[in-house]
Amino acid sequence: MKQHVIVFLPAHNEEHAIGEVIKQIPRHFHSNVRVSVLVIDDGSTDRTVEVAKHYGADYVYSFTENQGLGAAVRKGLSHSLELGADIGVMLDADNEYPAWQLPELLDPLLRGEADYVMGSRFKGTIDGMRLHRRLGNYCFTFLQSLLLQKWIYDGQSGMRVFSKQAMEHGEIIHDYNYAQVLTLNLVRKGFRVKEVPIAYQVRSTGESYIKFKAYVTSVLPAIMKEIMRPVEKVKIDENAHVLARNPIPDFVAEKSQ
Ligand SMILES: Nc1nc2c(ncn2[C@@H]2O[C@H](COP(=O)(O)OP(=O)(O)OP(=O)(O)O)[C@@H](O)[C@H]2O)c(=O)[nH]1
Ligand SMILES: [Mg+2]
Repeated sequence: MKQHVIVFLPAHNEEHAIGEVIKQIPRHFHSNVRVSVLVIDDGSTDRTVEVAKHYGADYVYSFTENQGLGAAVRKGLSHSLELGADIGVMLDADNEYPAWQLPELLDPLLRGEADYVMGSRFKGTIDGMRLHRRLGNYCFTFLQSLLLQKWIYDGQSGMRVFSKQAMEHGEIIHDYNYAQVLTLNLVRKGFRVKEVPIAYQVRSTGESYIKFKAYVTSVLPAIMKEIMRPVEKVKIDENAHVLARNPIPDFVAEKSQ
């Protein structure tokens, strides 16, 4: 069965980075996988949309006003479904994440081994992350591990893959961010999570979205709210995206395009 993968990029004023990201997204690495690119423009005031289209974005959804990363990812999930995605991929538009590793991240879904895959920087390689950011990542990831009673390495990754059911059922309860609350929501609903090592390189253009104070004052209460509220387990179709259980001969990562 052919799988339509939609890679969506939440983007706010990323005119200097988004072109390179789109260029590096592998499109043709398996005959039964079709890849499209969707940009969720979070009220950008620069040339983000123009550049994205120039570099081959298939779809663009624009918020007229800036809404926040949580809202942008929520829209990415729902709009990918509306566009007919079987599998959704969230990828930051700031060119910090290795778009070329997309096949490796899809692999667990295509083998029926996971429903939600996170690219893990701490299992892979990290270039240029400052110490305070690193410590912040450790703390928030440790908190998630405690709450989930499941060991994870990188709870704040900007590169993730979702099964169709994960896209349908994943809830993001605040507009500011999605990273922790979405994982807590999906895992509590019974979705199988897997981390795949990725190579990460800190951004060289644009501005970081994460501000320490805003992060602590909005993310921590949202984590508590998410973990306290009841969620229903989902009956998961574990083979929804299976291409093959055995190694796939033509499933070769395009390391560069
Ligand atoms: N700055 C900003 N970025 C947003 C917003 N909405 C969506 N984004 C996108 O969210 C993604 C992640 O933003 P980053 O600034 O890289 O945040 P981060 O990766 O958590 O922080 P860094 O580790 O410093 O990069 C990027 O693709 C942004 O373009 C917003 O309102 N402001
Ligand atoms: Mg980033």
